[in-house]
Amino acid sequence: MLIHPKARYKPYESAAGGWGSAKSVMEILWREQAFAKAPGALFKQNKPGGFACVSCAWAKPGKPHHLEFCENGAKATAWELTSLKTGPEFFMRHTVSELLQWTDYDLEQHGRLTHPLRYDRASDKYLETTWEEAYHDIGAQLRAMEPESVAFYASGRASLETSFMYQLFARAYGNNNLPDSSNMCHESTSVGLQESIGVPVGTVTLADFELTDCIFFFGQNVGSNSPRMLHPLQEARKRDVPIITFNPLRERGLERFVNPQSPVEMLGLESTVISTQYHQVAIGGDTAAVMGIAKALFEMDKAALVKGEPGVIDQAFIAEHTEGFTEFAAAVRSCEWDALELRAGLSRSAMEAAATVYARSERTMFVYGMGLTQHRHGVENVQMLVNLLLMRGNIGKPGAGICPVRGHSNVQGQRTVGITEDPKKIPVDKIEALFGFHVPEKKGLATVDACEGILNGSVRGFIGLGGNFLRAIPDTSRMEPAWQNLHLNVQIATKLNRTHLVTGEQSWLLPCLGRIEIDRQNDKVQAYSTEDSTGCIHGWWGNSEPVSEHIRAETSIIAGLALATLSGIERIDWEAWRGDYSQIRSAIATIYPEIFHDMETRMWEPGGFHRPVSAAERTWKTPSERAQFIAPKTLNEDPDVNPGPERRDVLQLMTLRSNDQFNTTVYGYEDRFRGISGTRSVIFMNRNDIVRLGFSAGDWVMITTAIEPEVTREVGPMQIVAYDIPEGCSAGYYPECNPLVPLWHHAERSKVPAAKSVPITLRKTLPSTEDLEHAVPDKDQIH
Ligand SMILES: Nc1nc2c(c(=O)[nH]1)N[C@H]1C(S)=C(S)[C@@H](COP(=O)(O)OP(=O)(O)OC[C@H]3O[C@@H](n4cnc5c(=O)[nH]c(N)nc54)[C@H](O)[C@@H]3O)O[C@H]1N2
Ligand SMILES: Nc1nc2c(c(=O)[nH]1)N[C@H]1C(S)=C(S)[C@@H](COP(=O)(O)OP(=O)(O)OC[C@H]3O[C@@H](n4cnc5c(=O)[nH]c(N)nc54)[C@H](O)[C@@H]3O)O[C@H]1N2
Ligand SMILES: [Mo]
Repeated sequence: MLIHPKARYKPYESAAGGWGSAKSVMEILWREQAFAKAPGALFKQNKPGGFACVSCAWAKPGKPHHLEFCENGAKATAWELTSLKTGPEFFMRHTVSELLQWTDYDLEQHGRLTHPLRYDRASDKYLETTWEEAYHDIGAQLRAMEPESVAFYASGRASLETSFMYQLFARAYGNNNLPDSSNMCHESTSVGLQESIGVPVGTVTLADFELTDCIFFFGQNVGSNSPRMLHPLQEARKRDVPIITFNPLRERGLERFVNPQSPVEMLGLESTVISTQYHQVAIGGDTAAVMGIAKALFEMDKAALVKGEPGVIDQAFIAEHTEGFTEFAAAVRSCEWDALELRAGLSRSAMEAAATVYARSERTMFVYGMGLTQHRHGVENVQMLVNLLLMRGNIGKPGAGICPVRGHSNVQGQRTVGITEDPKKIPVDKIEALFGFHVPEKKGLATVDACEGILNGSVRGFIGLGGNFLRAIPDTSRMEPAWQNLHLNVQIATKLNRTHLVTGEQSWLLPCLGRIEIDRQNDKVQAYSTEDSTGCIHGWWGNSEPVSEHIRAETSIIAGLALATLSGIERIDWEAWRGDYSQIRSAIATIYPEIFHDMETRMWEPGGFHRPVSAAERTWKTPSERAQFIAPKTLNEDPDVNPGPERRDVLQLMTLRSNDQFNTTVYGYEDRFRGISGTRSVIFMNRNDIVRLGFSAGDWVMITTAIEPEVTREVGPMQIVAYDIPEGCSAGYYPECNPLVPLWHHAERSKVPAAKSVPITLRKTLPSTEDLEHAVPDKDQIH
């Protein structure tokens, strides 16, 4: 058995948080050489007068803790405030072809971009340019191009002000091509909740966590991806609130937590048990599991009524507020326990145990993440959760509701201010009245559509407002060659990534201020705003000096590009906006008065202000003005990934995040909670599958997608790690595994790539020395 000496797998025994977390923060501050600026900045993170964390979208409390940040937020801060720089000299030393051989980690680790750059094909290098030249030349290219052939991508980090300007720029230019990271993330939520309860967002706020008496968790890894939520969860557990988790993996943050900010817990080795029930549902088994809980509820209800006791189904709420219950009840009745058990990978008793606790509670909330949305039936998954909540009237009352945990820190807000490919979702009349231009009627391109357009040549230009599109999308090995046919590739970014390096005919790299940096315009520090996962809008500003005097604010870059591209649209005063962001906010408030009236003052209220969420008030903005029970058409969440009982060699692969990354940004090679150290080239498998398929833990394998054999989709070599995961399921890291996800393998109704259920087969391999170096980087070099 060949195991590389530097890769280690050792089960992690400690709770989430704790000393491991503190140590990990210190390591990244050291590595980023960020001790000068970051510790001071951390005190201001998520505080009144401070900046909003650049990491996740979890809510910020009105009365923050002394240090209102988590391990991963601290890493994100250090990553942005690094004193390392990739300036023009760096690009003089390295050709683009050379940089293309680097890992994601190495590309970003070299530090912040400091100067505007233009790709020079003759020397195969990015060369320094001026902002004037960049705006002028990009504007000229855009003017010459067919507007419908250009896509305007937004990663979910840009502020409300920036996002509002950006969507106006695209629409004034002549399209609705506004793909965004949400298209790969919670679009299943936006589609599913809109149809079920008439709003595209969750109904739960932080205050509900204080009132709830039962929490369910589905497919969300709180310990790594929204660690600040561990505090309200810990508080809830102190009140003995049961937490019931459905996740194929036993995630440490969902098991136990030590608050790193509590000296008692840090010294006393006390930890809080988070989940009181942990159900290792099969990948794609949630619809069946929730159906099983619903079935158990119906049975309990019947039994109670027979005994003359009150039923457990809230008939009064259902009668007054909902529609479709009879059909839903019939669908539940038609499901047999055998089929539910098989699909969910859980026993009937497990589903009954969850139902029993649910039936006892008065105020339940359901929290969920990518484990639900990134499936072929991701939308139906979300709607199935709503069905179960509606059965007991758990939407629209304090302490209860639905809580999607969004990803990027302003991904929900971007939608609110118009980043969407669908012009029906924006107030076109108001925009046209205020700005005096015609908003194109044609629906634009979302992420999967934009990828298809790049593949078939209809998309020729791509502007990226942050993100790492070419790494985050599915089918990356097919997409990279097609991307090179782009005529224009413009990327507004803080750090170098692979999307910048796969160049088109014309490629530009425009460096921008990070969120933590002070943005001065007209000698005044400018404030920004964002909306978190609970629909709460906050004001904030940066408080560290910018890394370079040559970088510009995103708002300023968009204004520069718009001024150089558009003509005849006098009523958008880009110049005034880039100099005073309160004017942008005033325009936002004019377009969306119900949400943003008096924004300029309200955004500074402690804890921010909440946008109205009608479903939370039991006003249902659906066509029938009732909440909808929507029965799933099938229990099989991922129809194409079940190749049939004869294909026993096919496993389902979920692609997920380690504790040491933020999406495609890899901070390091330590997935502490999962016990992985020194590598990301692993595949987690059940022990029985390893033996059954003729492998041993530690073997190196190539992974191949098991559908559409005419297209080769392969990654590897990856090393097998025996792990506590249900039989037939496996897990690997995103973005390394993205070449395995076919572009068409997406949620049917939201087009979110089904990154959590890819059918795969494995083949043993012997890695070359070069493979090994890539898979298990030399830590001495990287630290
Ligand atoms: N530190 C850090 N924080 C982040 C991010 C990050 O990369 N790093 N990314 C941000 C972004 S953009 C997002 S969208 C969120 C993502 O945060 P999450 O929603 O937590 O996303 P993932 O880590 O992809 O996977 C979520 C969980 O789904 C489980 N899972 C997989 N398949 C299934 C299934 O079929 N059913 C169930 N029930 N569970 C399943 C996995 O075991 C995993 O625990 O986090 C945000 N916050
Ligand atoms: N297989 C698989 N694929 C997935 C997922 C999965 O779970 N599995 N998850 C999906 C999800 S949920 C998401 S949200 C997407 C994420 O997709 P993206 O949002 O496109 O990717 P990120 O990795 O977050 O982008 C990182 C880059 O953003 C830039 N950046 C960072 N901060 C700033 C800033 O302040 N301004 C600007 N302009 N640029 C900045 C940096 O250059 C950095 O390299 O990936 C999706 N892809
Ligand atoms: Mo996301």
